[in-house]
Amino acid sequence: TETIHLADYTPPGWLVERTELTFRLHPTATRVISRLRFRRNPRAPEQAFFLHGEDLTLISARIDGQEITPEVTDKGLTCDVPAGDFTFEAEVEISPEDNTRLEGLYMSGGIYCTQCEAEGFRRITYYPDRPDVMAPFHVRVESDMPVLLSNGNKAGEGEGWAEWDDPWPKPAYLFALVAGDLKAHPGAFTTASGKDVELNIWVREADLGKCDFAMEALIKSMRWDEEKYGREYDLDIFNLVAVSDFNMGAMENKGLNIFNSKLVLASPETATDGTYERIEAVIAHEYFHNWTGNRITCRDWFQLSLKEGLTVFRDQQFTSDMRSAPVKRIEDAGLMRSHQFREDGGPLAHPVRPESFVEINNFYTVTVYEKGAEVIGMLHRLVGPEAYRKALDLYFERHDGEAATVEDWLRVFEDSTGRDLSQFKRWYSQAGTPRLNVEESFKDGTYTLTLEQQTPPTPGQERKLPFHMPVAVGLLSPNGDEAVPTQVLELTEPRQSFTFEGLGARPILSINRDFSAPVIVTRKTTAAEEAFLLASDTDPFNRWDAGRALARRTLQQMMHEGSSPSHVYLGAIGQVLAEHGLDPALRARLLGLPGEDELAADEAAAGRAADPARIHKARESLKDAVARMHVGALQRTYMEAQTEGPYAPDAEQSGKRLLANAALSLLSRGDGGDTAREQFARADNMTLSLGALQALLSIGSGEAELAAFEERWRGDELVMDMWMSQQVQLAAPERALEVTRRLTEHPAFNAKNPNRLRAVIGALPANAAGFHDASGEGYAFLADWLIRTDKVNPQIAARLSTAFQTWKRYGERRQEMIQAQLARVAEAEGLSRDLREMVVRMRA
Ligand code: HT7
Ligand code: ZN
Repeated sequence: TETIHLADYTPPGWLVERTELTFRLHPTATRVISRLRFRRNPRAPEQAFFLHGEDLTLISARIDGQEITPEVTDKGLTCDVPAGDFTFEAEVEISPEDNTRLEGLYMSGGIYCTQCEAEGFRRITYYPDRPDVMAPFHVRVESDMPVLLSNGNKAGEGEGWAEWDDPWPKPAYLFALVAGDLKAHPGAFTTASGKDVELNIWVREADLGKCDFAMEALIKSMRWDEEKYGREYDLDIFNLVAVSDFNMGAMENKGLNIFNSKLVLASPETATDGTYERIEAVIAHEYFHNWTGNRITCRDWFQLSLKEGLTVFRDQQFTSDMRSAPVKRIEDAGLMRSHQFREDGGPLAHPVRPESFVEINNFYTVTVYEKGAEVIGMLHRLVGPEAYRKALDLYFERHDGEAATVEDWLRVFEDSTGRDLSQFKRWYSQAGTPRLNVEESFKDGTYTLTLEQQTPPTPGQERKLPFHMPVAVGLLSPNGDEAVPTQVLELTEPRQSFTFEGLGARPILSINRDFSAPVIVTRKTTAAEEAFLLASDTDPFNRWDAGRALARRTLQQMMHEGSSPSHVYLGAIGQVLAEHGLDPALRARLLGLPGEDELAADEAAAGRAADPARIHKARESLKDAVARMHVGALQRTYMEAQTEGPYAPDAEQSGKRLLANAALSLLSRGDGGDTAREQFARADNMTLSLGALQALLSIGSGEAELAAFEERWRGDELVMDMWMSQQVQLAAPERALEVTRRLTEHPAFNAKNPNRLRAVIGALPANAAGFHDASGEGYAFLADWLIRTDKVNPQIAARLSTAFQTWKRYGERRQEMIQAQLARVAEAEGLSRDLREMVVRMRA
């Protein structure tokens, strides 16, 4: 297999001035007729003419009208071409129905649809399938399907055909086509400059009642991008389609976004508050790509974070503005810690801008997306909001219509602020999570804070240079007042001291407020100090963080010293429960414990082999202790968190339900599940139904409710996904594998559908103690499914394989068993490039 290197980038030899495509749709024999106007790229070195193409049957090809016989391989096509401009035409045949990889043109429940990012267009026709080749597209679709869609504005339609014209030059990965028996949920938007835009959300007729929220989210996103970034929509029409079979969440194709149905369809009865929030964020994300991704795209796939990190940062800002900023920050930082730190600390670690890849699909990662967004968040914090906006204005002005690089991006900040960002740029090239060691001293009213940064080695990067990072700190007086309000310190050296003078007493440090840098702070603190910060910090993120630290401390003592749960922790939780004035969503977050996987990471960091069963037990008994000690307060909290009036998925109501469900889950440990059963019976929305079901499942109960739920929802695949994944995740460890196996035989399961695979197979590793059962059967089960899934959908198989990335955290026996399974996968016949690359990287 071939490794692609960033250092080998060469500009394309030919550019495309215009792309014309005709599709004659047929489930097994679609004809794609292309007419491409080529122009030699004056800025490219001499090279052979090459068009990408995979799994295509070439019917005929012509250059300037003359039939030719190109040389065709399994990767593409070459032929002799004229010295000047020329027109290349080809006709190919493809079979959408047999396309189970869901890349290129495929069928989902009778609907034709496409997914071209990253390299799917080459499965549709021969083309320079690279993001730095941008062209206006004109598309004709011929089919007897009632709805025929493609990118851009509608150019005409008739019986059995439609034509679409996209005037904005775009790379092939943003091409899209949809054809099917769809119905529109219509909407309208008028841009700030007065242009009317037709909006449509296309779904199956039965789902028409579940589109209101997505439409509202779209309209809010369009308005927000105008207000916050000065970016207007640029076509007459914006179409969004929901499909049931989709490898990821959604796709930002120009003027024709395609979504996984689970990120569009919502009704109070079928979607949880969490789903509503996610729908709002993803609709916004894809819409924001219209400027950050589409109008300005990436020169090559190494620059992926240029569009993804920036667009995630933008959707995070949007959600903060629409809902609660501190809660959103806790969610995002929580994701960084649980998922990105895991990736950054294991065999799959890579920089935000990777330097090589075998299969680009394997680099749509939490590092490229979420860490990429954190890097932009740091820039934002370093330069401030006004300078950030000025830099973005310059970015859009300078690079509109271009395929840009990370260098271009940083240069607009340098040019508009006069700052030198050469050290900052290391965030794009060095992988790994920096450790920030903290030393403190206090003398004669002067407090000295010494920070030392150190980043551990990652694959291919033994030694790291220091990063330039903003560290937001505040100092608290022992009485809880803020002695020094938040200041952003700029750390650039390996070791650097900062002093604060004129303090009356030794202050208590609140560091890395708001998660200002994506680092691990290593610092000797006491339980008393953590409890103080949990109770008194003015920074909500650090209150949450202190609560986590306190929970970890007691869990470690329970696991290794046989201690009973600490009174300091239990007392602090009591205080949180009694803080009636605090935002319920924040209170719910403060009550949560670190996950089992995060605790396993802590064990490994402390030089111990993680023991999943022991971690699970400690976590369960801590929950029991909280429930026992605070039964009265939990009951009061539960009552207080009840909502009134009709269901609304807004921040206020959903915060209350989050708190109610958190309290319920603890209360169930003391009342045998009575309150949960009662909630399940009266619930008129999925958040409360599922919350009750979760509470019951986690105490080993809920059989009757599971059956009732199945009876009611067996016809709704998205609801059944929740039903399945909750059973797997919350099964007692010794039952997890059996439950998972049984669900793979359930009529609602379908081994070709990514959502089903994620809901069942993908849920098992989330049951850490079950997956890591000492027998090793969980590992063998996953390996079997990887081999099987790889034949159907390599992208999904590769993604599911990441469950093995943490193998080094465990004891020798488990390590050997995981490695044995990875070896077995590696030897499987006909392994895809996707899964092979992952397995190679994860093997010892
Ligand atoms: N830009 C989109 C990425 C995406 C994707 C990538 C590979 C394979 C399938 C895919 N579907 C969507 C989504 C986004 O980040 O907005
Ligand atoms: Zn994106």
